[in-house]
Amino acid sequence: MPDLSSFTITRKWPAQHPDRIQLYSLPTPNGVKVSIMLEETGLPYEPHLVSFDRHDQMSPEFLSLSPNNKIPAIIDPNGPDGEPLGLFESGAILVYLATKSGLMMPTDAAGRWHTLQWLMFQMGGIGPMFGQVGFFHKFAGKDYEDKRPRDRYIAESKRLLNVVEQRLEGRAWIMGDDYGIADIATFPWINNLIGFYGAGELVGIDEFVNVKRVLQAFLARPAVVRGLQIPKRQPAA
Ligand SMILES: N[C@@H](CCC(=O)N[C@@H](CS)C(=O)NCC(=O)O)C(=O)O
Repeated sequence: MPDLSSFTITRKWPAQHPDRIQLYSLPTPNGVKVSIMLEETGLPYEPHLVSFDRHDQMSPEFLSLSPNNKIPAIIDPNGPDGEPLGLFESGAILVYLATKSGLMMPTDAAGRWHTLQWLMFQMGGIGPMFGQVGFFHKFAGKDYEDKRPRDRYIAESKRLLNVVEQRLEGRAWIMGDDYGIADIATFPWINNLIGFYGAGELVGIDEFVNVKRVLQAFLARPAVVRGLQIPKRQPAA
């Protein structure tokens, strides 16, 4: 059985199954990327809830694995050379799990580079910009009188949605026929923008027919349905 005791995080979140990938997360748009990926690939894993209500993400145990105080993070007990590997940053984790499983990423070199390109586009554009829409439209920033910051992030989000819309013209998924990590990174954020953030009308989501079509296909996948609820927000009693 692998020994994860050198990872301080396991003192706060003990591993019941140290032979499985340990996931430290919360079902937010960045968190569910990894739970969906794990559900899609079938890699065995053990989820642990990192509660923002309890400020778990600021605890020394969590920071020992994820120094940027953000979920998601993982430990793979069976990493490169059979040694345990800890990782934070959802994009890096998706690439790692795709490489480990040989799933959710094209096998040809050009396809792999293009997948990374769309993944970086999500990580650097969609995630940060949509997140700001959340702040200025749903959270503390909604009370600011000056609406220019909100409007700036709405405009930028519309622009980014249009990039995705054009990419999806004539394609089933971002990479064409094959679903993979570019979709797993992108669609939780689009779902969150129009669902939890309630910003669908603000960004004019109805204009983006390809985006809506592919979002529906994404949300219909059984692994996505499961992954969106993992880890459960309330720990089992
Ligand atoms: N670039 C990071 C962003 C992760 C991120 O922003 N996570 C948010 C939840 S969606 C978080 O942990 N926030 C906690 C905090 O800021 O204290 C990634 O993709 O993993």
